[in-house]
Amino acid sequence: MASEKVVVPDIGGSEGAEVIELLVAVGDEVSVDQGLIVLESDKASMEIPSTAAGKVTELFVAEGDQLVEGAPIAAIEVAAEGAAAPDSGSAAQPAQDEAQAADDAEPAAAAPPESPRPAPAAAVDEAPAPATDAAPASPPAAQQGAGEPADVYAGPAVRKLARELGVQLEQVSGSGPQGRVLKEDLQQFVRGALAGERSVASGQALPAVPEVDFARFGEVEVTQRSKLDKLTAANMQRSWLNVPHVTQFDDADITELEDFRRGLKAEAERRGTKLSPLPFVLKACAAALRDNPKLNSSLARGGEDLVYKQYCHIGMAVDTPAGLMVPVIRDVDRKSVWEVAEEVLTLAELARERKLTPSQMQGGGFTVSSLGNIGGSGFTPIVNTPEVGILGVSRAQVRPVWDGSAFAPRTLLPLALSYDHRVVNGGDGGRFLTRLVELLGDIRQLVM
Ligand code: CAO
Repeated sequence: MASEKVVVPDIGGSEGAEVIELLVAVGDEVSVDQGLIVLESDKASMEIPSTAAGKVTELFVAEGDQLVEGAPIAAIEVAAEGAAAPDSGSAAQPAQDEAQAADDAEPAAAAPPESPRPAPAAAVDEAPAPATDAAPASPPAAQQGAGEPADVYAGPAVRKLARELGVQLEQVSGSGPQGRVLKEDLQQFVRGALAGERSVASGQALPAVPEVDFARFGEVEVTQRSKLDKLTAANMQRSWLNVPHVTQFDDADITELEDFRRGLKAEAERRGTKLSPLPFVLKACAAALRDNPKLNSSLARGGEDLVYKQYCHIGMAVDTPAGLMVPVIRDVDRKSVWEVAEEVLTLAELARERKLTPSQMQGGGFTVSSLGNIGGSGFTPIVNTPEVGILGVSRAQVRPVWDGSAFAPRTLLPLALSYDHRVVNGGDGGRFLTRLVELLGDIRQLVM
């Protein structure tokens, strides 16, 4: 049996191109013109077809390799005499396979199913990208089928799969290099569509943000994001896209609260705990939620129902080296300030050690995100859906406040309440925040 080496044909440029996808593995049977690898240059992505039919016995390339014309790609053990000839009409693979292979990379649906594809040198880069020098960082267009968008960046195999699934590629966000749409992106999109997250045929895709090659402007370091970071990002984006956010601001005068808290320092030490302003904020939220139950509700049945929670479980954002975590303190309304303080410490420590159990992060009806220890005078938190409200707490500061006859130094705690405007109206949000400010300004009311 003869062995034939497939090499990179003329790909129209001397700079070479990067291998971005291997379409076959050693041991695979391939037919003439079947794609072996996908190359990507500055101008286009292109599938390099096999010039022989048979078994792949060796692959000389790996993803990321830079190839130029003449570089070896694979060794093919030619299956049968005559099988390698594209025009012999007796290729080892069934005609239908060939038709599919042709369909993979044929830019126009002109070729009849029986027609073998043109010779490799002509088959590559049949649809050169309309990339211009003015926008070198924009993703280049790949080969495309008739009626397919030219500005979507995807390889022939992905385009074919998209056609089969009836997915309009411009609706899919690409996670590959330079925003290239990968097979996994397509699969994820379809999964999302099946879960009712978006309609495949709705045509309401978000325009993808083009990838920029930052290394062109200076030295960069690329790191792999943690799973937690990516999960948080997905949750944030889901909330941001689904929830019409409104944020209201106010300052709570916590001068007396701070005096009281400082007076409890010795008692806190005796109990072996710490008492920051946060447990008071959590207790005040519980009372304000009781008075404004809409802030402790969630939409259900696609917005048909509103679920009012009869319990008061509050999530607390914790900044950890691994990323953001939100453990939930249960029944805040039924616990003392000391008990809440103890849980803040325990859950924050568990979060930082990545020892939280899933149940410790579930069931929240409202969230508090406190950046008080970090700093800043205000921020707009993103609602932790399906909750409808979140309170952002910033650093307390002593400021002059006019008391009617003079300026007095008061400790003010900046608060920002973000809410889902599908559920919470400005009036509801305003009443909740005003009540919270009242409670924190006079914590004696917390025992009422
Ligand atoms: N204003 C001024 N000082 C504050 C304050 C505020 N709003 N909040 C806390 N402090 C002080 C505390 O009193 C403490 O000082 P003392 O020891 O002198 O009393 C100090 O800051 C440190 O507090 P802490 O962080 O240890 O405790 P905490 O109860 O305030 O917060 C926790 C606990 C887990 C919420 C916090 O450590 C944390 O991780 N915060 C970040 C949350 C976050 O990332 N949110 C953003 C989410 S969106 O990306």
